[in-house]
Amino acid sequence: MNKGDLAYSALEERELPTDGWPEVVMMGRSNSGKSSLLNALLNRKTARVSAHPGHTRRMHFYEVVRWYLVDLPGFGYAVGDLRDKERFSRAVDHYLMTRQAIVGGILIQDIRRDPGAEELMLRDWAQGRGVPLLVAANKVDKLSKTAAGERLDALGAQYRVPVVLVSARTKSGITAIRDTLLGLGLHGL
Ligand SMILES: Nc1nc2c(ncn2[C@@H]2O[C@H](COP(=O)(O)OP(=O)(O)OP(=O)(O)O)[C@@H](O)[C@H]2O)c(=O)[nH]1
Ligand SMILES: [Mg+2]
Repeated sequence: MNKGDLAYSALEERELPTDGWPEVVMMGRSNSGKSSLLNALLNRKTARVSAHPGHTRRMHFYEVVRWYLVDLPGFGYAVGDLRDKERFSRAVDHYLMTRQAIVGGILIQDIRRDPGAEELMLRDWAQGRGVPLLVAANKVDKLSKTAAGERLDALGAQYRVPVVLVSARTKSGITAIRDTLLGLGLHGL
């Protein structure tokens, strides 16, 4: 296995890795740029970036160095069969509530939007479980510097957890995420 390889694609509990390696979850609304940011962090086009959001139905575990970055299905956009949608959101909820290997979370948020109920629930989930959470306000390339600064203040006030401005496209701000992960003892990005 090489760094950035897809190691597991899981939905049910029995499909999850059993090696006990730490897991950092990439969460957020469909189209916020989870997969793009994961690729930027790994410096490799490994996760699928969708022109049509809402198609990721499984949890994808990408190997780093004895730990995983986990690309979760996005919420708010799922297309297709309602029963499928219920099945994967139930599986993801179960994973988030019970998984002991989760050591950190990155909540990806389009910088131009305010957090919705789902984002705030994920923030509360992280605080409830004691999982360190970083909000990545993505697509900063879409805004002027002044506007980006204003959004940083607004999002910081709404989330009340650390927020960093990033662009998966230009890779600005990616170092701040790497540094945060290094601070958790997660090397290799
Ligand atoms: N301008 C700009 N576009 C971005 C950036 N990051 C992602 N995008 C675009 O946003 C769209 C969605 O990106 P994805 O990475 O597929 O988003 P996702 O959150 O993984 O979406 P789902 O898998 O559906 O949950 C794509 O068209 C990307 O090219 C960014 O930093 N800047
Ligand atoms: Mg994706």
